[in-house]
Amino acid sequence: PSSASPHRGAFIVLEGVDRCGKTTQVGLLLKHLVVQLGMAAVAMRFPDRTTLVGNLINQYLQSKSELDDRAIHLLFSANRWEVAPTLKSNLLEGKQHVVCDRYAYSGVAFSSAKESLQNDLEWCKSCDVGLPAPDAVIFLDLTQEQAEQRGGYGEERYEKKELQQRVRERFSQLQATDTQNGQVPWYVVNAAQSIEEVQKEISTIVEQTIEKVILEEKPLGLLWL
Ligand code: ADP
Ligand code: FDM
Repeated sequence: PSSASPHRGAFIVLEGVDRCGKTTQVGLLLKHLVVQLGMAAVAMRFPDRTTLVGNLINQYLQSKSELDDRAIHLLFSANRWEVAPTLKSNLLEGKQHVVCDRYAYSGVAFSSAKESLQNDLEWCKSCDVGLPAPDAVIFLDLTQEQAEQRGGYGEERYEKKELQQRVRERFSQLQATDTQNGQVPWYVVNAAQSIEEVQKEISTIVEQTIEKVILEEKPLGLLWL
C-alpha cells in the first residue's frame, strides 16, 4: 500500500448471491484495512435497514408486507439515494475507504430476476444511474446448490432456488455490460474456497484498487453514466 496521503477513499463493493460470504468477508476486510494496514475505512451495507425506507424494505423481506415489484424496486433504489450523501462524505471528506455489502447490482439482479420485470432490465438500472460508482466490484461466486448448504438459507423472501439461479445469471449480464463500458472493473472470486483463501484474494484486489485510486488520483465516478 502507498504511503501517499489519499485524496479520497476507495469505494469497494462486494456482491453475490445470498450466503456467498459477503458479511463474513466485509468484516474481515475492514479489520485487515484498519488494524493491519492502519488505513481509515468503514463498512456500509444495502439495504440499510436502519432508515425509514429501510424499515419498509425490512418488512417486505420478512414477508410482513406486500408491495408491487416496481414499488419495492424503487424503495431499494431510494434507500441508496438517501444514504448516498453519507457514502460520498465518507469517501471525499472523510477520505475513508468504504467497503460495501451489496449495491445497485443486487438491486437490478434481484428485481429483474422476477417474472414481472424480466424484460425491463433498463428500467431497473435507470433508477440507480448517477449514484457514486464503485472503484471495484468483487463478485463472490457460489452456485445456488453450494449456497443452500450454508447456514440460515431460506429464511427471507428471496431465498428460493429458481429466483437465486436467475439472480446469478443477471449478475453475469451486469458484469458483461460494465466490462464492455470499461468504467467499473469486476473481479470474480471463487467463494467456495475456505474463508481464509477468499479473504486473501479479496485483500490483494482491494490493495491494488486502493493504490490505483491514490496514485492515479482517480475521481469518483458516476454509476452507469
Ligand atoms: P452473506 O452475507 O453473503 O449472506 P455470510 O457471510 O453471512 O454470507 O455467510 C453465510 C454462511 O456461510 C455463514 O454461516 C458463514 O459462516 C458461512 N460461510 C461464509 N464463508 C464461508 C466459506 N468460505 N466457506 C464455508 N462457509 C462459509
Ligand atoms: N436486495 C438487496 C434487493 O432485492 N435489491 C437491492 O437493491 C438490494 C441492495 O435484499 F435478498 C435483496 C437481496 C437480498 C435481500 O439482503 C436482503 P441482505 O444482504 O440479506 O440484507
